[in-house]
Amino acid sequence: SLFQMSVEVERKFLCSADTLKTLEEMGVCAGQRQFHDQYFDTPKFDLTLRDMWLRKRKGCWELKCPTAASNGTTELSGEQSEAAALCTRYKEITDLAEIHLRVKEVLKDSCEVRETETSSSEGEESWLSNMNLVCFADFTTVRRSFTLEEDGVQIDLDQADFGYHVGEIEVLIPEGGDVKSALEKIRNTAQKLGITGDHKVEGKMNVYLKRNHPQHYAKLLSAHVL
Ligand code: V4E
Repeated sequence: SLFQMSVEVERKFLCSADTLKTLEEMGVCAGQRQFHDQYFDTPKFDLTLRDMWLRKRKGCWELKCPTAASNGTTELSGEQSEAAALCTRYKEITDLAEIHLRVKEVLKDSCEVRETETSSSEGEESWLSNMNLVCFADFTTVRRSFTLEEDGVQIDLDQADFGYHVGEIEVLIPEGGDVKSALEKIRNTAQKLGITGDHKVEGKMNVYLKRNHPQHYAKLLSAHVL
């Protein structure tokens, strides 16, 4: 279709003082910004239990959806599989009409969606209530971004207002784009920054849910979403 869709390949890391020093030496700080995120789901968590994350940030909507597990990652070498295991890959949908379609498609099975006139002029608030969507998480992040000479690699250092710090190395590719080379860039960058560890690092949402919605968090763990 005509809407833009990209895939975000991302590795989270815990940023030590050494990593920060290396980053400041080799990267260009592209500035610092602050944003407030609000995440939405049904009271039964129909979206997040399917690993779908509906968010409003700075007035813009975004839906992150899983990519097919094998997309672009068949026939990986040993090293590449190890790199892939440390990364997440999500489709990012920013077109609001497409977001509405995807959400409706998922929620129609839960029988709770009210019959709606989507062309109603009541706007976004009515869409949310028709879809039975409520805000389950909101927090503010201060983000420092760095760009490296490595093509298309961005590094973000996030500080969430509930007291969690996390770094992210990310590469955006078009849907169906070269996942292997994205993983390779992330691996090279991690190596240059001296990032070690062979486990996935928790994101902001993990920590937020653990603290604020422990039962939901437990459900997502058993559904292997987190
Ligand atoms: C995909 C996802 C969530 C939505 C938030 O995504 P994330 O990239 O972690 O947040 P953020 O603020 O960095 O967004 P950006 O600015 O890059 O668009 S919340 C949980 N998940 C799933 C998930 C997972 N299963 N494992 C890890 C390590 N991260 C996220």
